[in-house]
Amino acid sequence: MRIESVSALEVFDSRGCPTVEAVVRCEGGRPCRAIAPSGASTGRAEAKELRDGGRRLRGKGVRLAVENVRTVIAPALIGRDGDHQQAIDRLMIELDGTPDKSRLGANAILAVSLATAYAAADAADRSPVEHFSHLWNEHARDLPATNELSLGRQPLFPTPMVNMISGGLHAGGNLDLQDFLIIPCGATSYREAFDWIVEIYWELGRRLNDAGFEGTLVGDEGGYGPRLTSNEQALEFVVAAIDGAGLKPGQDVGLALDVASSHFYHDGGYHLAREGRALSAADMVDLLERWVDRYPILSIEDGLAEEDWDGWKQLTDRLGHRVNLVGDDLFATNSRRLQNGIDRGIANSVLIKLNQIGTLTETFETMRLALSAGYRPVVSARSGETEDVTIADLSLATGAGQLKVGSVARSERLAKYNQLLRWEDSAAGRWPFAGRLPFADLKTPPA
Ligand code: 2PG
Ligand code: MG
Repeated sequence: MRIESVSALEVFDSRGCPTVEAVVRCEGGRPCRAIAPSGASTGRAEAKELRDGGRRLRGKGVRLAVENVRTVIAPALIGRDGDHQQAIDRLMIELDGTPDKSRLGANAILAVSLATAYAAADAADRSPVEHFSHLWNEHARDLPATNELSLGRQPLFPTPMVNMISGGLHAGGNLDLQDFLIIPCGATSYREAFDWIVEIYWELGRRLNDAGFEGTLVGDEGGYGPRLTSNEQALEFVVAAIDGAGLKPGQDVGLALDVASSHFYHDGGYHLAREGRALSAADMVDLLERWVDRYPILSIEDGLAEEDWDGWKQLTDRLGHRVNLVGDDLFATNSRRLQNGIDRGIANSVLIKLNQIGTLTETFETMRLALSAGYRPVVSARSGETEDVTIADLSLATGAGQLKVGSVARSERLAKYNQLLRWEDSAAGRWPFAGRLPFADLKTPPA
């Protein structure tokens, strides 16, 4: 499966921001494309996107990254075996030579890494799910099986974690917390889960409108962006919408939060601007515990800031047996940071964003480490996305169990959800739906 051509071009993401599309073709196959996504609430430990600087497009152009694909990466990759994903990724890491991929750009490297996987799949006449499973198995072969449906052992339709209300950097600071999400854990299939989500989303929009809030204006990920009076009010609205849609909060549908607290943490305090108060780490843990007592919350992401490891330890000791505690900015999909968390007993889940680390191989390594330590992976989109559907294919193929893409509005989000609907349609019962599995160990499962 010799790589015959590697190229790239500048395209645009869901915020109109330039990004890198790579095009790779293997012998006997068609040209295959992949596009790098881009975050707004980025963690400090993430691999770095290369942007041009200067005046054009406020410095955000990616012509240098595209040039790096054409002049540095392409000559090194052409002639190599596209099925040897690990070797291809290692070669790009070496060519870059920096710890954060800042020389060639994580946007350039990731786009090529993913396009190579699609090109190899095409040349081998494998579906993307078959090919990602084949690559994942090289990493996950010896994962311990805890039960028949254990995560990471076989393809699973992921339980979606879906944004209903957006705040923080994704919606102009209307609320301090970034995402108020729902998890349709009680559904019996991915399609049923999706029907429920849409019913709840529409119900929520109507209720926000009726209450005089903006029930049609949406944030970067398609969740509503109402200017509510407090953060907790968002939780109340979402629970009422689940109920109003005829579903049982907690039993059919749980809640999740992405607090994204690194972005309101400064000078040792958590500054809730919407509520005009600043909290210590201990106060934040108390607040989150109160919400877990009061609302059917299954998962909390970045409840504390990326460098507040001591606060994270308190949070994990207090809530780690009751909810999934997901490290996003904290771990940045980086196996060294995740290992540190595992060693210190911090968090029990990890957000998986391919562009935080920059290659498919390193992403798989982090997922493998997570699963072998009993941490649950949540495959995630970025707030800046495109029509690229890699995370849908990858979350299914690896059996990660959870997928976080944003809401059910904006087609860069629906592209991923629809891809899974297509797989479900064609798979005809071949792969199970994860449902409650990623939450099975929690001490207070939904009533
Ligand atoms: C997050 C992501 C996606 P961003 O914080 O989890 O919601 O946001 O891509 O802006 O980092
Ligand atoms: Mg996050």
